[in-house]
Amino acid sequence: MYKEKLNKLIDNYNLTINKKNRKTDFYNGIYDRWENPVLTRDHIPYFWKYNLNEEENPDLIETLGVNAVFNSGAIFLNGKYYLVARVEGNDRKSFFAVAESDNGVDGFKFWDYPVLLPDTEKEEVNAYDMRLTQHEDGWIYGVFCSESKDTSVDDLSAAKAAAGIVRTKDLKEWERLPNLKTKSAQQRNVVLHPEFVNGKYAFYTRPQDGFIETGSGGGIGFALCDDIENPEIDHEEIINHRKYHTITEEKNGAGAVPIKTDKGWIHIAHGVRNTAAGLRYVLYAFATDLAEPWKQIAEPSGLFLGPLGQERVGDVSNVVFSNGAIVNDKNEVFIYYASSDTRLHVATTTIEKLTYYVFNTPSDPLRSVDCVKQRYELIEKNLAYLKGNK
Ligand code: M1P
Repeated sequence: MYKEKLNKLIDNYNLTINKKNRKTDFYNGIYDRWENPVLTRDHIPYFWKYNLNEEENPDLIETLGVNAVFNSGAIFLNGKYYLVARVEGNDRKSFFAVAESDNGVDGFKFWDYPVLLPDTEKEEVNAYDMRLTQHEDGWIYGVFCSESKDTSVDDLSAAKAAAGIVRTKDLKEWERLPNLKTKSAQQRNVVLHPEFVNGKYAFYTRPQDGFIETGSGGGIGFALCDDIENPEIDHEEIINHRKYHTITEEKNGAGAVPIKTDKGWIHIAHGVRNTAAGLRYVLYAFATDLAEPWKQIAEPSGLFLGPLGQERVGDVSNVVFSNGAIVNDKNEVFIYYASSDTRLHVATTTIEKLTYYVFNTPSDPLRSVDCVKQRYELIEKNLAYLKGNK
């Protein structure tokens, strides 16, 4: 009986991690969507969840379950695709775990142990959403949300978010640096730029007044930092603003580490708007100048990728969120995005297609009537073109 159960667990696990993926029929020319999520809670090794000792656990009962695997940092190293995923235990605590694949679209397998971060921030209760930056200083940095209880108010669920920072050379040994100090009350979705800017480390920030609400400010900020070992920023300049009646009206935040192209840095961020059914999170893109990355040079209108089909449902429904993308040695782009805080997917494209989309999609004129005019222009041009080609 025990043997049968164990064999079934092992078979299911092997089926999950060996499942081949394929592109769906979805088409927009910008990217391909893939049928199966690349990571789910079923990808978690059985030996993380069960006491496998037959004498101690003869009925093979799960005692340390995992609820979800989602928002993941991503990096391409020595020809392999690595994800540092957010794993959420049944106990609601998130932690990080490295999964590796040979092709970036399937076969992701977690290493035997999750990441045990140095325990230097004693107030920290939860840690999640790591962005992995391969920095030109030679380190791989992981910047993540370090969450602690807000004891300044009489509210059991009040929390504080700050940017935690670790660094590594191999994703195995992690050195913890102090949390980033900023003038804003809280920070989440902080991303380290991969190059020095004016000789300094540069961060994309998301200043916020409260844990959930960004408050009056918000927007994606840009800030310089002199010393990464004592990270502190004085001034955050908002470089990508929230706007009324757009997909960023409620809040927005930096996502993957920006992708360097000949025309500029391409950012895949997330925008949030409110609806009668709650918050809706989508991905959007914008570009900043190569030499002066705080200057926005293109902002395609609307969403780049939104939740579709089964992606729309999960622990926090109607959400897509990305904190990792990979550009491989063939200039292919892998955008890892989670759906509804439950599982992780991939969308694939190329630098060429992404650049075309970002620099040829018109900006949002912000009023319906102007949006219709924008569409008229396209229709007129297309109809004339189609007539000429008959
Ligand atoms: O639940 C959706 C997302 O909410 C937060 O993102 P933001 O700070 O932009 O609201 C994060 O907790 C993120 O992990 C989560 O996916």
